[in-house]
Amino acid sequence: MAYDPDNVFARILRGEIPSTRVFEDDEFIAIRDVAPAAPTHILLLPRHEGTTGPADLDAADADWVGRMVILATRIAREQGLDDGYRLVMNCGPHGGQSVPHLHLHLLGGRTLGAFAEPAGIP
Ligand code: DGP
Repeated sequence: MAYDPDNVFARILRGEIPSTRVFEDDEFIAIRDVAPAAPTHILLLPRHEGTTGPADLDAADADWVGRMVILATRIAREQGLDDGYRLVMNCGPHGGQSVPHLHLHLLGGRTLGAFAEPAGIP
C-alpha cells in the first residue's frame, strides 16, 4: 500500500493535529491514544514517513524497530507499569489497523483480556 502523507499520525507528527506527547526525540514520538483501550494507552510513532505498517518492514528496518521496542519498555517503566503491559502492532484490515503509519501500542494499567476473540476459529 502506498504511504498516505496525510494520514492522521503524519499530521500529528507535523503538528497539524494536537496530541498529548509523553516522549519525543529525533527518531520517535509517543502520544496518548485518543480512544484508550486501557488506563495507560500510548502509541509510539517513528518520525519518518513511508512505513505504512509492519508488512512494509524488512531487514534494513531492524535497528530502528528494535530501538522502538526498547523505548516502549522504558516508557512503560516511567509510566509505572510494574505489573506488566502489552505491546501490539496491528497490521492491515484483519489486524485491526486503522491508521496507515506504523505504530506500536503500549497498553497497561489493568489486567488485559485475551488479545483476539476465539470465536470463528475452525
Ligand atoms: P490501529 O487501530 O492499530 O491503527 O491504532 C490506531 C490508534 O490511533 C487507535 O487506537 C486510535 C488512535 N487514534 C486515531 N486517531 C487519533 C488521533 O487523532 N489522536 C490520537 N492521539 N490517537 C488517535
